[in-house]
Amino acid sequence: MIHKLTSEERSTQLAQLHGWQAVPGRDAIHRQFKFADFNEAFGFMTRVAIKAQEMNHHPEWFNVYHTVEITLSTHEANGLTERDVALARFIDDVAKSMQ
Ligand code: HBI
Repeated sequence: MIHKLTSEERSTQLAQLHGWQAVPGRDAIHRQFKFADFNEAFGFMTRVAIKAQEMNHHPEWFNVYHTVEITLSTHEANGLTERDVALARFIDDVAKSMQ
């Protein structure tokens, strides 16, 4: 079983990410992204999907037109783990490269 982040680990890790917020009532993190249009949003999602498949760690996400909302949590740990932080870091880098 993968190690769930302690509250101390979680605050240290969250401070190094961009715009990710704890989800109320759940051990998960969330961030919303806005792009120029649907094409940009879906391009972003495609890059994240390829990485997620490589990592075997998958986002919960929601897309309408140019908005993408992502929630990360590790289901098998029922909480936040280093896998979520690693994927969030990758996602932040992709979003930044598209600005
Ligand atoms: N994605 N977010 C997330 N959390 C998991 O626990 C997870 C996953 N993708 C694949 C996966 N686990 C598999 O290891 C198991 O469902 C077999």
